[in-house]
Amino acid sequence: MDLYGYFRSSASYRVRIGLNLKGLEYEYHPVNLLKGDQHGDDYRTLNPHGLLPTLNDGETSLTQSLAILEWLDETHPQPALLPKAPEARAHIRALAQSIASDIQPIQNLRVLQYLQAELKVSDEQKIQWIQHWIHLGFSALEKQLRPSPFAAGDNPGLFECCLLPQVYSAERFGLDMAQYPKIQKITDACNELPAFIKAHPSEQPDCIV
Ligand SMILES: N[C@@H](CCC(=O)N[C@@H](CS)C(=O)NCC(=O)O)C(=O)O
Repeated sequence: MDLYGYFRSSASYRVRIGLNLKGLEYEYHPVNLLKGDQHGDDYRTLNPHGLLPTLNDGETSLTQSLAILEWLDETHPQPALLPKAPEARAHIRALAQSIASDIQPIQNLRVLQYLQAELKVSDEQKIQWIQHWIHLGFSALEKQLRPSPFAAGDNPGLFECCLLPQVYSAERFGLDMAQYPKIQKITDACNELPAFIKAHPSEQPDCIV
């Protein structure tokens, strides 16, 4: 498989975790978001939205991190990313979407670039914006989570694939994680596991920090 990603892209990070949890090998192709490589013809041919990640497997080309993770779960069922019971599956999907649909898109690079370039928002206001939306989402997740030690029980899955990248962003933008003990507990449990360690931005060949 070929994964087109960027070390700091949280949606790419989600897929890296999923591939690692499944024990799948892949070739990583960095697309530099800060240089705007996602807007180039080469990448737009793969994904006309100009967003990372894209996962290619032979003739199959997939976009949207949650769709990719669910495809991985359907094509490589063990270890499962979702619990078996329909209600539990819906609960984990809802938690994952709280991050992937409600928190992350508002702080995506293109949104931040628009805020700064078009609406003339200052650096301080940009940080305030990011912290506000992550805090709103994380505070609500704190009320929903029952870590045992992961959201669905003994094993990490779809939710943790989304959570760890969002926590990485939260820390990067100075949010005090002590406010979210349940999220921190799950994060600490994930950080013990090779699949998460190997997927971390600092471990990627394109990492520049
Ligand atoms: N819903 C998409 C979000 C993809 C996304 O937002 N990707 C970001 C990186 S995390 C991106 O490529 N941003 C490029 C830009 O904003 O120009 C997914 O889950 O795959």
